[in-house]
Amino acid sequence: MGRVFSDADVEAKFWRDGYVVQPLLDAEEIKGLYDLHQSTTLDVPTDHYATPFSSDALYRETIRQGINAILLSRLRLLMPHYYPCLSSYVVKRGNSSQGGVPIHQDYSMVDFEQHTAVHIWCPLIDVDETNGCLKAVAGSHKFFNHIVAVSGNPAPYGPLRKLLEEEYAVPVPMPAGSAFIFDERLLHCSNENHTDALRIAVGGVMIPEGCTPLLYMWDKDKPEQLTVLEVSVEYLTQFKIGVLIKEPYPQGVKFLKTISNKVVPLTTDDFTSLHPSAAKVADSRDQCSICIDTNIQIANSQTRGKSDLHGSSSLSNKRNRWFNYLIAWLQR
Ligand SMILES: O=C(O)CCC(=O)C(=O)O
Repeated sequence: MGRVFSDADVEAKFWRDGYVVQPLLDAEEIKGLYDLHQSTTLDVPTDHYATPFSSDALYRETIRQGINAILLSRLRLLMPHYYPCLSSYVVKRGNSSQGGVPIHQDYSMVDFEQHTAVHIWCPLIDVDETNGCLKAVAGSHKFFNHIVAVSGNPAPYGPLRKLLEEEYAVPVPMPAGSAFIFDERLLHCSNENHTDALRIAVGGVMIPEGCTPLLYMWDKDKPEQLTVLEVSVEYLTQFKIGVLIKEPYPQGVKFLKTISNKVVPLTTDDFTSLHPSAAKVADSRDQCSICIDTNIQIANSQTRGKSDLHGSSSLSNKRNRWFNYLIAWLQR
């Protein structure tokens, strides 16, 4: 896996927690991005709205170019070998009631056995729990080999969403112009905006130079497989979230392969070491955490059998929990 950040401390924190918060923009750049949003986006049609929800490819392309013109030089300093493949606004209306974003991982845009896709969320106003700052489960990026398809596929933590949002996700307040930079596998969410002001953030996806973006497709009629498509950056201003891309593939889309997709539901036990109360032992967690057996791991280990693999995951998790409690107790 290649290095992401120019700064070694930032790199270490990113791998440990799955995210870092970095100062990114000055006041003039924040204003430039705010003005671009206001001049292009005449209407925010829903309480939570992101540029890729729009079916207007020209609007999406204008925003991509406008954001990159302001953001790119800043991002290059942080991540010299990465380039942006998607740039958008993510907006939450003031006094929202349908603006909460349930806990999720972002769409998978690389083969994460080979590369790391880095997502960026950069608010243009100060954010905290009153206006819908992000909430994140530190370390969760390492727990999931789950691939997220843009056509929508079941997640192994689906039934646990509420518990994870309420007990595991920790708010990350940030000043305007900071960037929350995260591994696309990180579990994150946000609550309603209880203030009057529109909460505008810039969102983006950076991938390594030389790497082509991927989109994964899941078809409910063939639930045990995922189709992997290579797509152009231009096509990412056209795809529709939640819609299956089928043959004949449009321009900018190339079929790569199909892979196995067997999702084994996770239990609350599986998450114990990610609970904020276990944060004290983050370092030991780094050494002994398991990767939960979804998608690729299952595909690679079918000879071992699904229930055996899951059983051993739960067992080692119980051992981890014991170990974590012991270390926490010793560190009191
Ligand atoms: O803007 C928000 O409140 C949430 C954004 C988010 O979760 C995302 O873009 O993946």
